Amino acid sequence: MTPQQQDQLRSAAQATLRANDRGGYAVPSPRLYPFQWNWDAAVNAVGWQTFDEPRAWQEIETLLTGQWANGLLPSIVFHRPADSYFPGPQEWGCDHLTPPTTSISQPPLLATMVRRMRDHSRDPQVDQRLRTIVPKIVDWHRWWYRDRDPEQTGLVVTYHPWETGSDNSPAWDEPLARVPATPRSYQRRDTGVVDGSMRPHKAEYDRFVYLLDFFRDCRFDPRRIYDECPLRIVDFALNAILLRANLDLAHLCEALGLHSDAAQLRDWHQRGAAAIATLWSPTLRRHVSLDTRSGKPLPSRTHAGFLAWYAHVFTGESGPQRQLDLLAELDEFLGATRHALASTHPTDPGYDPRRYWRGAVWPHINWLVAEGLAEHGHAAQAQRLRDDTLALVQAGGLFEYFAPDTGEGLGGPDFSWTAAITLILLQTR
Ligand code: 9WN
Repeated sequence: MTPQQQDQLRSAAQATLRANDRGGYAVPSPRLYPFQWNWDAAVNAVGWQTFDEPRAWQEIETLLTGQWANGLLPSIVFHRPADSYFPGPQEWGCDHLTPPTTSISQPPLLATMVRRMRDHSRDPQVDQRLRTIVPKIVDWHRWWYRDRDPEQTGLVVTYHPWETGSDNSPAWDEPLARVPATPRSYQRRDTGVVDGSMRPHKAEYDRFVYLLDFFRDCRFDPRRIYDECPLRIVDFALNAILLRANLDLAHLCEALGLHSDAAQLRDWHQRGAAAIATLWSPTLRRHVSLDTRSGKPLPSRTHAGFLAWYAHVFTGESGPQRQLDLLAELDEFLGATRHALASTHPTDPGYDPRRYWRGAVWPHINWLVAEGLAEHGHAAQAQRLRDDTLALVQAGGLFEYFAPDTGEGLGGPDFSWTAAITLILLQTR
C-alpha cells in the first residue's frame, strides 16, 4: 500500500468513527447495531486514541455507565431508543434500568485495551481518570469469578452465544440444539438490514430468544441460572481474553497502588492458566471449548484456539510442544483460504464462508491473534494477519467481516471496530 493509499484509508476510518459517534459512544454500524456494544467499545476506544484521546476515554466512561451494581458490564447499553434492532431492552426485562441494558456480558477485552491506552497516552493526568475506571473493571472481573465460576474451577461459564461474541460459531451447534426453541413469536430486524445469508438461521434465533426469556424469568438470579440454564459452556476464547485481561488489570492496579486487587488478579490468572491447560485436546492438538452440561468437549475447528498466545497460557513443560502444534494448525488455516483468518476452517462441517462466525474473517480477531503471536516471537505469522486485514479493508471497504475465499465485505457497512482496527494497524506500520 502506498503512503497515499494509507492516508486515504486512515481518513476513511476516522470519518467512519466520527459518523458513528452518537455523543460519547460509537454505534458499531448505524442501522444494524444502533447502540453501544461492550467489546466493540473497548476496541473502538483504542481506535479513537490514534487521533482523539479525550474521545477515546469517553467511549469507555460511557460504556461503564451501563454497569450493574453487582459488577456485570452488559453486552449492550441502550443509551437511546432505536427500532432497527431486535431484541431491545424490554425483551431483556431491563428497560427499568438507567441506562437500559442486556442481562449478559461479552468477552472482557476492556482491561487489556485500557492498559494499552495508558501505555500510549499523551495525557499527563491519565492516572486520575484510571482511579475511577480501574476499580469498575476490577468489579466486573469479580463478577465473572463470583457469578460465573461459583465452583471455583478457574474458568468461567457462559449461558448465551451472544455473550461469547462468536454468536453462531459451529462450536455452539450441539449445545444450542438442546435448548428449547421459543414458543413465542418475535420479529427479527437484522435480516431487514443485511442479507439473511450472512446472518444466523431462524432455528438459532429461536434459541437465542428462549435463553434471554429464561434469564428474565429467573429474575437474573445467578445461582438459579447456573443450576438450570439449558446452555452452559466454557468458551475457550472468552476465557483466554479474561485471563489476558487479568494480567493487564493487575498491571494497572499496581500502577495505582491497588496491591491487594493486583494480587487477586494474578492469582486468577495463575489458576485459570492451569485450568485452561486441561482444555487441550491431545488428538486435535489445540484447545477446545467445553459443554459443562454434557461434560463433552466442543471440537469445532475455529479461530478460538489461536487466542492461546494472546492469553499467555503456554506455561509449564508442555508449553513449547503445544506452541509448535498450534503453529502447525495455524499454517493449515493460513493455507486453506485466500484471506486469513477464517473463523472456521473450510474442512469443518459447519463452515460457511459468508455466514457470520461460520467462516468469515473478522478484523479484530486477526488483530488479537497477531498481538499474541508477536508477543511470542512469531513475527512472520503476525505480519501475515495484519497485512491480510489491511488488504481486505482496502479492497472490500470497512465492513463487519469478509469472505475468506473472495475477500468480499459482508455484514454491516461503515463498521466502527473495523475502522478502529484499521487505524491501529496503520499506526503500527
Ligand atoms: C449480538 C456488535 C456485535 C458484536 C458481536 C457480533 C454481533 C450481535 C448481533 O454484533 O452480535 O450481540 O445482534 O448479531 O456477533 O461480536 O459485538 O458489533
